[in-house]
Formats: sequence, structure tokens, C-alpha cells
Amino acid sequence: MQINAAVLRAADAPYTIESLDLADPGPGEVLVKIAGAGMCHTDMLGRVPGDLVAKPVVLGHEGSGVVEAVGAGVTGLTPGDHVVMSFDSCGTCDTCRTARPGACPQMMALNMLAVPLDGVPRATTGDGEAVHTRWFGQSSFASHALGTVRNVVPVTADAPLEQLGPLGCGVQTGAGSVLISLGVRAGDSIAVFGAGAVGLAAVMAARVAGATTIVAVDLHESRLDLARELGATHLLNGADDDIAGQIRAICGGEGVRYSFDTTAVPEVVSTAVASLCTTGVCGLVGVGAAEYRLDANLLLMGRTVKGIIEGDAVPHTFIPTMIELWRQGRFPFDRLITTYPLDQINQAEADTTSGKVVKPVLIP
Ligand code: CXF
Repeated sequence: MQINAAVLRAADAPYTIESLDLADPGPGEVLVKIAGAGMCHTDMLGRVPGDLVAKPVVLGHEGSGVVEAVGAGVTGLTPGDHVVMSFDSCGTCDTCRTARPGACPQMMALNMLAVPLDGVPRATTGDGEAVHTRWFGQSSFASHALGTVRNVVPVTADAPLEQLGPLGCGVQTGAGSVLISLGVRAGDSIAVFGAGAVGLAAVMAARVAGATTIVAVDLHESRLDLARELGATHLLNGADDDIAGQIRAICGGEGVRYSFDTTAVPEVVSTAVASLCTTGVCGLVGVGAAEYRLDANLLLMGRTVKGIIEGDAVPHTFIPTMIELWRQGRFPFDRLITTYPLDQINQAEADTTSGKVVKPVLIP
């Protein structure tokens, strides 16, 4: 079928809206008519010079939409179903079987190369040029996307479909980290570094969990204001001096039980660890750093640093949970979203890079 898609042809090129020919869904594949697709900083990996992400490529890994057709062997999904598209995983390894699909050893191969494991491109231009469309098992900056039975999650039809895509990655990562991976509980304290979509989802989740001290740290005052509205009890501008000391002071001198870094800035990660009480846990989800520097004496006293991927969530259960929390008014993730038509994708990218908007969602 003919689809429209935002194609990235080179790391430093703007996106171009193109008409592509998309294959019918094959075994295990699901054709989704996209209602909206969130833009996440991981999509910017397509802009890293080199061969990490094959080009030309359709990016986008926070799609939502309606199932149009399913391939052979797909069960549990029917045309007309409302769905959120999340990350792909193999489903058969020990990690997937023990409810940690984000840590599937095939995570990178299935999601971040944009090429199906069989190597056969599913989309071509009118000239027969292959365009890669398996970014996170979806490539949803498009009118239609081919997902897989593993990453297409059915959701209730009475939620705002065009806004649900970010639940498949960024919002899931922030909320899952707090509620599942770190296991924040009532009365706990947490400091969240970076009040973008992932950090703000973590703030909302900390409030859901009943944390009584929720410190948000960011460089943008507008994001700190939003963090306050979403549940942060204390706000710190990261440009100020001695952030760790200020956080310890907020907690009566001892430090927070949990800290959570979304920035991947090495100095910020060091601060996040230095903000912990002696048995505290620092969760890391940021992408892009090569190395972090850890203070051995801080770790020696019992602090833990924990890498987290996709919030350690199982999308098929956690996405419906987030929607139910939203319905109850306890998890207003829609406050993070600014919508753009798909053909304004370059503006959306500029606005999220500058910090003007938190979570662009592109509407085809
Ligand atoms: C990604 C982060 C980088 C590792 C794979 C999962 N999550 C969201 O974009």
C-alpha cells in the first residue's frame, strides 16, 4: 500500500515527507494506521554521524493508532483495535520470560538498527529504493506502520488515541523506573534530574506512589513550573551551586532514598549519586554517555547505581495501567504533549531540542 512517511536520508539532513510503498503484514506482523507518534530523544540517534542507524530510515518509536490488518499467526489483535506501539523483544529468552523484555539481549538488534532480522526491507520508494522501517519495530513517523505481535499493545478505545504513543517508550520509562524498577513507596524521597518527558513521568509516578519528597532538577524554569504542577515538592535549578548539598538539606541532611537521572550528563550523574542517603538507589536511563565517574567511597557506604531500560516494564500490562491512572486523574501525561502535523516534523524536532516543548506528538 502507499503510505506517507517522514524520511531521514542523512544524519545532518532535514526530514522529508515522502510517499512509500509498504509491504502487507507478513507472519507475526501488524499493520497500524497511525493516529499519533511521539518524538523522543532516542530518535536523535538517527542524527549521530556513522552507521548506527541505517539510512534512509523512517524513525518514530512512540506510535499509537488502529490495527488495519494482521499477518499470519497473529493472535490477540483484530482490525479496528486501538493500540500503542512499544519496543520490540524476542519473547523467548530468559529475560523476556521473566518479565524484563526491555533487557532482552536482542534489544539493540530488534529496535535500534531499523532493519528487520531477516534483512528484507518492508518499504520502498517509487524508484524501488529500500527505506528502513523497523526502528523499534515500528517506524511510526508515518501514516501507517508495520509492527510486530510483540510490540503492538491493545488499549481501551475510550482514551485519547492520538496522545497515547508516548506511553510506549518515554512515559513508560519514567513511570516504570519509579513504580517498577526502583519500587518507590509511600513516604519515600526521590530527586529527579532532568524534567523532560521521562523525568516528568517519573515525578507523576512518584506522586502516584505516595513519595512525600519529590525534588525536580532542571535548567529550564518552565519545566520546573510544570514539575511542580505534576507533583514535585521541591524545585532546583541545575545551574545553581551544590545541588547535592541542597538535596541533602531538603532531606534533613541525609540525602534522598532514590535519585533518577534522565540526562546522561556525567557530572549530573555524579551529583545524583552524591544526593543519595547511604542505602539509597540511583536509577539511570539517560542515553548517549560513554562513561560515568562514580565516587567509590559513596558506593562503599551502601549506595546502589542501577541501569534501567524501558522502566523494566512489560508494555502489555503497564501501558493499560498508566491509562487507568490517567483516567482516574492521577497521571496526567497529556500535560506533556504538544501536537504537530507530521509535515511540521522539522519544527517539532527544533522545538524539543531547544526545550520549548516537552513531548511533540506528530499527527499524520
Ligand atoms: C531506549 C533508550 C536506549 C536504549 C534502548 C531503549 N529507550 C527509549 O528510547
